[in-house]
Amino acid sequence: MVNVKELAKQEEHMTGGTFACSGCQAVYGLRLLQMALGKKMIIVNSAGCMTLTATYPYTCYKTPWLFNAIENAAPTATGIEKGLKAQGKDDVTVVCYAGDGASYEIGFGPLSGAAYRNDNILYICYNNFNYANTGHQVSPATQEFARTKTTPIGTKNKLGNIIPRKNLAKLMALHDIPYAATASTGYQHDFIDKVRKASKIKGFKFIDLLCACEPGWLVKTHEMNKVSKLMVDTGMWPMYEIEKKKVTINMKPLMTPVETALKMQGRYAHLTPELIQKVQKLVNKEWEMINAGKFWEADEY
Ligand SMILES: Cc1ncc(C[n+]2csc(CCOP(=O)(O)OP(=O)(O)O)c2C)c(N)n1
Ligand code: SF4
Ligand SMILES: [Mg+2]
Repeated sequence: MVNVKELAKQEEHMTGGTFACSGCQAVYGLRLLQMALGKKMIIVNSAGCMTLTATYPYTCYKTPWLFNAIENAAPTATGIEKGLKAQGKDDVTVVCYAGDGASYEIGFGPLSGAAYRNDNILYICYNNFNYANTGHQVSPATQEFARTKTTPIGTKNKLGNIIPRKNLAKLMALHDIPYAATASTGYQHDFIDKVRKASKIKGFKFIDLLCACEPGWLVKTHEMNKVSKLMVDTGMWPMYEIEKKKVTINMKPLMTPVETALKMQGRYAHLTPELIQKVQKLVNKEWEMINAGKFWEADEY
């Protein structure tokens, strides 16, 4: 596990001040990424909230940052990776940092293509479970019963989003890539360890990183990191690594009642005690399956 003292001594590669919301966990994820890899990386970003952290002439990064259209992060990174290879440079990690809307939906085809070719990229989906930058619309990463701008609570709809979320880490692992994992900004050391491990592997690597979003989740600024940790502790965000389809559950959740995490998020404020119990049952069932060695069959909340 990463050494805290060693991290504290490291030079920071991000400057203070961005246009993102205070407490934004996706920005925190970028800071952790810089702590993990230092200067030897090039970040490719797709259109979304993070684009606003480096909008000409402003930037908070000391490392190269390239922004491209929402669907193009993966192929752009492939081009950079091939260019570096042609120059004989093999000590730079090419990282995609793309949102859930970009990765789970709009850019899924090109992402799948890069994984199919096993291009030498570390692809991190910063997953805030919504299309945040355009006003918090539902995305295929949004969990069941969460309220979004396009699944609002009204006189007819009392449930919010009614479609269970897609599981991109599993889908990417099925491309037979060398490394796919889930992580959360609530468990910083775990994320740094996974980034460092992935960067040493040749081929396509994928990490789905849970990042709380203040206006999307309707969470208090000072609770953003706490809620990112609680999503793991409740079992709502399983933490695992899949190496060539071999699964390792790398963190057993405490199974804190889901209500603890749900109550902190305004996007779940409409949930009745019965619906909260329904979520608890879904999460319990998922973990029963995982603990019984049926990871691939388990339906995720
Ligand atoms: C092809 C295309 N469709 C829609 C948009 C509009 N758009 C810009 S940012 C954005 C939100 C992206 O959501 P996500 O990838 O989850 O990143 P987040 O905003 O949450 O950071 C959208 C839909 C676009 N730029 N290009
Ligand atoms: S809307 Fe969400 S993802 Fe976007 S900057 Fe704010 S907290 Fe971060
Ligand atoms: Mg998003």
